[in-house]
Amino acid sequence: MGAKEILNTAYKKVIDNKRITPDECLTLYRSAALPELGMMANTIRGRLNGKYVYFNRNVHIEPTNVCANRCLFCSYRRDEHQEGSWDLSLDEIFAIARQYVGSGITEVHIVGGAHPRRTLDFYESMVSGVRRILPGVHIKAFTAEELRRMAQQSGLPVGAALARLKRCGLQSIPGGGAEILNDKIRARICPHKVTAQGWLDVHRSAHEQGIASNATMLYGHVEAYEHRVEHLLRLRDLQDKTGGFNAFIPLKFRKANNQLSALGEVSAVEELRNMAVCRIFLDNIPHIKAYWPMCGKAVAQLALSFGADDMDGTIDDSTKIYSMAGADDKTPRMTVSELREMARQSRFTPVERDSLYRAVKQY
Ligand code: V47
Repeated sequence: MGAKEILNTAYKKVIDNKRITPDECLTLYRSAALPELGMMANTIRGRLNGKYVYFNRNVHIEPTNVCANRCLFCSYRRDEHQEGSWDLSLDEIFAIARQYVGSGITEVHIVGGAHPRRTLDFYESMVSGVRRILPGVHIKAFTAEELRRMAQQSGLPVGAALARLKRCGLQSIPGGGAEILNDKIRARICPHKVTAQGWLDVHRSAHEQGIASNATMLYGHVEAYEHRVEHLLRLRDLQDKTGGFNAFIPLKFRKANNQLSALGEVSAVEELRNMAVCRIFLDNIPHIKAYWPMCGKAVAQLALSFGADDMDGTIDDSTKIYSMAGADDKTPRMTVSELREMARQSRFTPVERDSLYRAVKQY
């Protein structure tokens, strides 16, 4: 079959609410134009999420950028005591949390470097302390890589570490560290990080314990379209088994201040094409996030018409992972009225959600 017939088949499947194959996904990546992809992605987006655009009121806490790994795309990591490093104590973390008492936030997102020395008890104290300070606020914390390392440093299986963190108040885990779920690509961009299967195993274990999670894909660097398809397929397969992923977050590689800078960045058109293909292929992950601190507010708003239904949140603090990698916004922060206005301008209905996508307020 030629590309045109494959595209027609894929289009018909989308209309008939059927799943597309990995080969069809590859043809979409290679040959489909942006408007065609937009129409298909919008059909699925409408079926899953109607006219709604979700956001939440959240805050990011980044305890440290000290990291044992040396991922080539990372602009953020430092060695311990190196200039530009930070490594917050529990008291400093709790002081940040205290600033948000009574602020109306519903989620705290805690993520940082995979620290070379810290053991699980430090993270248990962190989660318990934040839970005490912000009792009604959802705690989403630690990527699969951070979890793997803290468990390893405490001589525990990751599943046991997750169970202990859950007892302290951990409710979900973010989607970071997935990069591209192919070990040959990982050897080139993040050689020390958890393997592709290891990442999936951490998320499977979380789902089995009733801890929901997200999944990311870092794209636009050394990978080929085939690798993106493999990544999406591995996520779709796991989701078929567990149903534990809430949202998928494509992250375009940003080039500033890292060892892959020479690769440059993909265009906004490619960002929107990718967003749409992901929405079309991942028919079993309910939400797709346009993560505005990374892609910028303009692309995030456009992405709402290419399959995305979620704009993450107000963020409201110092997430540095993206600004250090060259994202436009140096201090990412949006007000609720800005988020609402972005949805309305695109003719969608904004909904403030909690971390599990239950409506808190519809506007
Ligand atoms: O895993 C690092 C990415 C991720 C660069 O679950 C980069 O709600 C682009 O996972 N260019 C961490 N991307 C962030 C993350 C996340 C973000 C927002 C929401 C959620 C969620 C999770 O940031 C890393 C890596 O893939 N990243 N450096 C870079 N130069």
